[in-house]
Amino acid sequence: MHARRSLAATATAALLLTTAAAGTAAASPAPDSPAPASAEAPGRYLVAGPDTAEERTEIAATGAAVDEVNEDSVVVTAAPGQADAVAGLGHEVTPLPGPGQDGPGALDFPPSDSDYHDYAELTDVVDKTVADHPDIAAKVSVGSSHEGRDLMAVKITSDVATDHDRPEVLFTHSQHAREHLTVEMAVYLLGMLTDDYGTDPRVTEMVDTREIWILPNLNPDGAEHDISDGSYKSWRKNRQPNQGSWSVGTDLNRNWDYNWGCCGGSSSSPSSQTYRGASPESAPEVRQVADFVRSRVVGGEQQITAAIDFHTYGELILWPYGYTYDETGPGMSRDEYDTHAELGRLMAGSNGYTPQQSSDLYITDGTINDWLWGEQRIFNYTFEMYPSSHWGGGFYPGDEIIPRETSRNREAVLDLLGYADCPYRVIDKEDEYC
Ligand code: NO5
Ligand code: CA
Ligand code: ZN
Repeated sequence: MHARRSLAATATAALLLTTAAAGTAAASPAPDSPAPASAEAPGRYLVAGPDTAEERTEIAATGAAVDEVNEDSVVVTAAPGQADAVAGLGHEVTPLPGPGQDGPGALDFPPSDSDYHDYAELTDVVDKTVADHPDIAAKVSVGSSHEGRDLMAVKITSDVATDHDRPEVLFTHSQHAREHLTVEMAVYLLGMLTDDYGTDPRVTEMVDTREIWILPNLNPDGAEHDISDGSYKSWRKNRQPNQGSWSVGTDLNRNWDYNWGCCGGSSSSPSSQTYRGASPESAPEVRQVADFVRSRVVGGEQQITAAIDFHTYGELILWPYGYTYDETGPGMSRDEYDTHAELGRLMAGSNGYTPQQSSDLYITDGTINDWLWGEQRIFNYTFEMYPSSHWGGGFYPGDEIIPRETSRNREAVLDLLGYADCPYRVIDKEDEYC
């Protein structure tokens, strides 16, 4: 059916919500109000019609998250009211089947997806990696999540105990809770950069000449919540409560302190999938990772020169800016844009992703991508991993694809590391800039 949701269904949901809210004490008045009732749980919808970035930006402005972009349709995660609003824009909105279930009571990935690492298993991988390779890998903490989980980082370089004068490269993973494949990408990189050191010449050279930072999970609370009861929840945000609202969570990738909330690429409403938070860096995860990145400014110079932030899904390589459709402007010269684009295309040549400016999808603001460039001048990319569309499993592809879809990015990562000493080399302007 091509259901615009009926008014009756919406009214029922609202009634349930009022009841739940009334039953839970006189605390926090809730202007946007959704209490944690399952009737308001977000669903996934196919939206037929939109075929421009402007139309997609309009859809995102309803508070729905645009999860997939096709030629003349998108897939969104939306609360019922947001799905109504999208339909109100004149598009055809069809519910998609939800992610798989494994019955109640589970506290881990379902058995059929057991190769995915939950937070405890990820911690074991990190601890074992540094224990097995103490000369080249060290575990560092950059802080802790809202619920108190350690925000782990692994530094990889030869003679790891010393702060060398080597180009530093940053890999961040799992800002969005349900994008679990990105944690597997971190696990792959940890293995590649340690196990292949001394045997693979490219890996060996990069570990000897770069200082590599891997932050395998920026949103551990959200990721654990997403798998907490045996049926995937399609959770995106962190798990920080919001004052005056029943809605939980901030979209970490709208909370960074560059042009925060500037341009209609995020929402001020806590019930939105793309809620930007009360202020820039209001999410503890964002503030502490940003502090870590700022701590890499040594003698006035940012040591990190290149970065990838891993997401799913879409098979895309995105570069800044996301806040504007323009390629160049204040803070982005033609050469800077061309360097991003050329290196992006080069990496796409090995993994087969589609390379493009982030705003070709839809406008975003307050992203790590824009902040790393706009504030820190770090050449950087958002990778949207497998699959290319919801037919491939959306946010929840089966665990059998993990080896293929993580190793798929091996060359791209090695290329980024290779150019980290002078990204401008990719446009033959090494002499001018480096
Ligand atoms: C990202 C990118 C467009 C930066 C985002 O689907 S995603 O949420 N992973 N896409 O909107 O933050
Ligand atoms: Ca250094
Ligand atoms: Zn994401």
